[in-house]
Amino acid sequence: MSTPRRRARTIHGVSRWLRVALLSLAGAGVAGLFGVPTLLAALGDVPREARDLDCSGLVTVGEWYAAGLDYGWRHATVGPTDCSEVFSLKDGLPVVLRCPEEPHCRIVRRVP
Ligand SMILES: [Ca+2]
Repeated sequence: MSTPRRRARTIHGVSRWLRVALLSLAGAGVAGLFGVPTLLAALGDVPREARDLDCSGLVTVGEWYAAGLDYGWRHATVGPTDCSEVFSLKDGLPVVLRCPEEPHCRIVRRVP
């Protein structure tokens, strides 16, 4: 027969494990929410320095994610043949040309 004190200790122990489990689930959810897209963007084909999609000279966080998730990298299909291009994975059309000579960054079309 359980005493009120033992029952209270059991309830306290269960609630502690319940809190740990809920916090662990929340932590896994946050890690999945941000970690998986970040990992996928980091594994994208577009090199870090070529992720400047508006040729501003800076790679914003949004450009970094977009270039890693929605764009690819290949030899240029338009313009000088010694250039490489960032292209949309949705339609295959080039977005930005990266060339060894000036201008190094050339916008083919604006990204939304
Ligand atoms: Ca930029």
